[in-house]
Amino acid sequence: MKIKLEDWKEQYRDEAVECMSTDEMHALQSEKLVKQVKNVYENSPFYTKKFNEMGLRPEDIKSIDDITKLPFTTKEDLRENYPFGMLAVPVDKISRVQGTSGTTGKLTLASYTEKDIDVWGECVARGLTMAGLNSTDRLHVCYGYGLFTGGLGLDFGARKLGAMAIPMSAGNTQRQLMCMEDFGATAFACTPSYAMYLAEAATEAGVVDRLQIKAGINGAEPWTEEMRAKIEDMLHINSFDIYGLCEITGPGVAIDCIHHAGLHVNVDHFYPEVLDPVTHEPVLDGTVGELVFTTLSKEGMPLIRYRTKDLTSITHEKCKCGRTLPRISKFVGRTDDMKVIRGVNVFPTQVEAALLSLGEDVTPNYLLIVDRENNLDVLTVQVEVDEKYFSDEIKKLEELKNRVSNVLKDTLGVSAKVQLVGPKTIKRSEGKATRVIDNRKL
Ligand code: DLL
Repeated sequence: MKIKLEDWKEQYRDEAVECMSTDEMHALQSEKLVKQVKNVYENSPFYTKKFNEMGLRPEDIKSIDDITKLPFTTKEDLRENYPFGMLAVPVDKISRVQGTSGTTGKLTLASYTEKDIDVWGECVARGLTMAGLNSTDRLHVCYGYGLFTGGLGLDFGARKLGAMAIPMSAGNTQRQLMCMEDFGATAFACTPSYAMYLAEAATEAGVVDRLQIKAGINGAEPWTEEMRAKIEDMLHINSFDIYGLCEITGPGVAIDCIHHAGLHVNVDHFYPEVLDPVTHEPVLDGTVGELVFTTLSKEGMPLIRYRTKDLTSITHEKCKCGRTLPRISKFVGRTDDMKVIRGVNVFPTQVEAALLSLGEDVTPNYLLIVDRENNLDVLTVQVEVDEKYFSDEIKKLEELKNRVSNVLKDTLGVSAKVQLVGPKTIKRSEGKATRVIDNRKL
C-alpha cells in the first residue's frame, strides 16, 4: 500500500546524528578525519608512501576543511594493490571481503573488520527507517548474496533493525512472487530494473493486490524519478533510492527520504566532496561533478578522497524531513557510462527520462546501441511499446515512433534511430541492467 506524503509519519533511527547542527557535524567530522589521517599514515603502507611523496605530514590536517590537501585514491590504486595491499590492519583482523566485478577481469575487492560491518549495518538500518520500516517489518531481499554487497548489506541492515530478512537472492521471478505473498513480506529490495520486471510479472499474474509490500528499497544502478513513479504506480508502494559502493561500504552510503529531494548521505561516516571532473576543484552546491568519498570510520580498508566516477550534485540545505544530512541528487550516471555521440554527451538516464515522459505508451525497457557507420556515430534506441501498436494500425506505430524520435532529439540534442519493439523483446535483468551496447572499436 502506498502511503501519501500527507499521511507519512517521519521516524529517525539516530535523530541526534541525522538532525545534527552544521557546527556539531563539522566538529565530529574534523575529529574523525584527524584520527583517520594519522591512522592511515601509520598503518597503511600505501598511504605512508603517498603522503611521504607529497611531503604531507598527518599534523598538516587539523580539521575537515583541510581535506583538499590530501591525495586522491583511485580504482587503479585498488587494482594495483589487489587483493590486500590497501589494508590499515593486519589481514587476520578482516572478517569479510566483498567485491564487484570490473570489466577488466580482476575484481574490485573491499575488506571490512567486524566494526566496519557494524557501521555498515547501522547505516542501512538508518535507511530502512527512513523508508518507514521498523522491527515488525519483513524485508524480502532479491539483491544477489555473495561478493556483491547488495544482498548481505540489506540483510545486515534488517538485522540491526530487528526486522525479518528474507534472503531470496536474485532470480526465479515466479518463486520470488510466491514467497513475497506467502511470507507476508512488507518491503523488498532489488535494483530498479528488477523491480520493474517483478512489477510486470506481478501484474501479469494478477497478484499485486495480494502482496503486502509497502516499500521498495531500490538502487545499485542509475535510474530516474519517472522510473520510480512507474514502479510505485504498478506495485502501489513507496520506492526509495539507496546508494553505495563496495569500496566505501555497500548499500547505505546514502538513501532518499519520502520527499525524494536527493539522497541523504551518512556524512558522519562517509565524507562527500563533489569535484569538477577535469580540474578536481570543488563545485558549488547544485552543480554536477564527480563524487569523492573519504571514509571517516573505516578500520579495514580506509580510503582517502576516493574517486567514485559517479556524477551527482550536492546540497547542504536542511530537508523537509528534518534531517540535516546533506543530500546528493539522483545520479546522472558514471563518467564511464557517458557515451559521446557525434560530439554530444549522452547518458542512459537522459534517454529513460525522455521515454517515460511520453506516459503510458512506452515502457522503461530500453536499450541504447551505438555503432559507427561511414566514420559517423549512429545511436539506435530500442524501446518496448504496448502490443496494441503492432495491430493493423501501422499509422499509430509510425506516429509513436515520430514522437519518440522527437523527444529524444529534444532531450539529447542529437538524433537517434528509433526501433519500437514488442513487449518482452529486450532482455530483462535480475541485477544491474545493461542499458548500452557500444559496437564502436575504440
Ligand atoms: O551497487 C552497492 C549497492 C547495492 C547499492 C545495493 C545499492 C543497493 P557496487 O557493486 O560496488 O556496489 O557498485 C557501485 O553502482 O559506484 C554507482 O555507479 C552504482 N550505484 C550504486 N547505487 C546507485 C544508485 C553497489 N542508487 C556502483 N544510483 C556505484 C545510481 C548507483 N548508481
